[in-house]
Amino acid sequence: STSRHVWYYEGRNGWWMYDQRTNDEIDQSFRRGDRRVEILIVGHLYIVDFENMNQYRLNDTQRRRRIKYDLISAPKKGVAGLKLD
Ligand code: V3L
Repeated sequence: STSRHVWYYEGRNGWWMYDQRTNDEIDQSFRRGDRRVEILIVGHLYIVDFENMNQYRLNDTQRRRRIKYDLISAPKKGVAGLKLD
């Protein structure tokens, strides 16, 4: 994708970028106008909900993380759990 914006999910004290494959899936779904999309993250199905702008594990809806669509240059912790620096 040549977009300058990417998708992020919430961490404890900052934002994580999604890995590129997942970002592309989310992007395509959002552009289609879907309300939500199912994504596979390290063996677990998650829902990315565009109406509530959050994500949560399908079989364990306790933890809901906010998501955002922001500039690729926005402050971040890293990518999909891999820390920057
Ligand atoms: N991509 C990758 N891993 C994820 C994602 C995702 N979209 N969603 C959840 N996990 P839960 P700090 C996160 C991981 O929501 O220090 C970060 O990537 C999630 O990883 O209860 O709090 C870091 O690796 C967590 O390990 O389903 O900012 C880690 O948290 C696990 O799935 C710590 O980040 C359960 O998340």
